[in-house]
Amino acid sequence: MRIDIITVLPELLEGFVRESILGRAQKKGLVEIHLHNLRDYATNKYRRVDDYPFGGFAGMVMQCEPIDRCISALKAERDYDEVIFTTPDGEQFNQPMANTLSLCENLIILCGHYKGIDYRIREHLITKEVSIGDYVLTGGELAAAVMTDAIVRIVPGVIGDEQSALSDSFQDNLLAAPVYTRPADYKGWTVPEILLSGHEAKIKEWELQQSFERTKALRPDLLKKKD
Ligand code: 6GU
Repeated sequence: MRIDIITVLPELLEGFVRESILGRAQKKGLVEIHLHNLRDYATNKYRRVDDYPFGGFAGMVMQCEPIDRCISALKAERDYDEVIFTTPDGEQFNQPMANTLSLCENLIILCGHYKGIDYRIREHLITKEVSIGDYVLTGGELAAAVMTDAIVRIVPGVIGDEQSALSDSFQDNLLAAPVYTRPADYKGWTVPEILLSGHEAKIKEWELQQSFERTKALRPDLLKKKD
């Protein structure tokens, strides 16, 4: 899978995409993440990519031309499954959306900034508008990072233990059960007895019961979504 991220702040995402699980996934050849500086596609000598809005509103608006040039250059090289725009008024990002997007071959994520982008880009080039929650960020970069992380980690082979991505919180609308490691007794804080029993079936049952109880207590809304 390949993800192309278009941004005015590539430095902000540089470390993120090269490190940790994303970095390893790329070294293993499972994913490619490319950052594109939108200013490289400006045609003026000041590398400006925004301008004042028509109508005399406050703030600045990202112009059509650099975005169109960048997306066109990418599309000339390969077909894209989606051209995503990160924006607070987009569809809410969630685990099912991450699952669907992780099956894509090529994705473009355009990071929103300033007051917004010229609406014609959204009408003509964007295929999916996504928000990561009901709050406003200064730019779409953190949203793009959140989405990229959630999408890439479930690409087969990215997480060593194939099981662990499937038993995550939200993967089946249940919160994950608590986990523990050695020592079994730390300062008198003990691990549930059942986990030390070696009884696999009973441990599975305990885990599921814990998941249900935690979901009922903390996120009852998720149980309504569950079939
Ligand atoms: Cl995708 N962008 C911005 N700027 N703010 C947000 C967001 C996106 N999702 C939630 N808040």
